Amino acid sequence: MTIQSHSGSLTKDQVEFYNEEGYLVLPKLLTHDELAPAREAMNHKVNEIADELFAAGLITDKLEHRPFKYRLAELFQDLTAEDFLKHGRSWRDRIPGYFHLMSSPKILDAVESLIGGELFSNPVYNVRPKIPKVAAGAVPWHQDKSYWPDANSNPVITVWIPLVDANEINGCLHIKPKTHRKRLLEWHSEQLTGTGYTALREDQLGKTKTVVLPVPEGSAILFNDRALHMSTPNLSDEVRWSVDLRYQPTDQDPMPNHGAGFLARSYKYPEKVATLEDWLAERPERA
Ligand SMILES: O=C(O)CCC(=O)C(=O)O
Repeated sequence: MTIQSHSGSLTKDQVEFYNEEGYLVLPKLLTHDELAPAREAMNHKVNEIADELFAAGLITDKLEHRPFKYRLAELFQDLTAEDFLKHGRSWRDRIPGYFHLMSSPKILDAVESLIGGELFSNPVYNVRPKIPKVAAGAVPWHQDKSYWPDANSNPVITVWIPLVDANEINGCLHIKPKTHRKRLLEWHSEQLTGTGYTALREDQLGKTKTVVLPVPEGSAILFNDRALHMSTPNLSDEVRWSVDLRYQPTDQDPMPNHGAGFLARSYKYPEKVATLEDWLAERPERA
């Protein structure tokens, strides 16, 4: 589905690229400082995990002074993948810093260029603490729509943002351009890592060349929920921190079975745009 829009922050060329290729990279869209609230939310969770590991006798040092980029990896360096996966391969906590990020005007301005200014933040957002040596950090080839096959929501746009530089060593995103026009392919549930990721077989990937997308911290990679994409394992000694956020027009299925999304921007009903308090209370609109 191609929607033409002349509002928002993207240039005509960027909108055309997105519509043609099914993805768009916005290098360094957000600054290190603008990512601070999200980083703080992640640190909050890492503190909780360190407390639990310490209380369980699994670690003797909570590594409070280690940098954000390394601490979670080092907390688990002598533990097993199972120990890590008890805390989830990705996180969806309601911590204020995430709402701050999902409401970022820079993100909303970019998405507005693609689907207009009535924007709903889809309930499916993930914080990905991809640590080394945990196979489940690598995500097999898939289409995001395989996670909501019955939802009558189109388009859903993923905005993927790393909180560290993402590269081929720590497992950046890979995408197959122009695959966004494909129908939803039959997927299977990945068994190797026990995570239940939806996955496609090699023979379903077609001949389209893969584009590898290393990007610096704060960049945004926007793609459509039918675009084929994956990410490789983390072979570094750092955490490949990222978030994937999702947006759709307000007249689409809000997918309540995935949780409560929220009205992120509206020119028609600005008074209904959700506040932090609404989001924390799982209200999609302002009370
Ligand atoms: O962050 C990753 O490694 C994979 C992200 C992904 O597959 C997605 O956002 O749909």
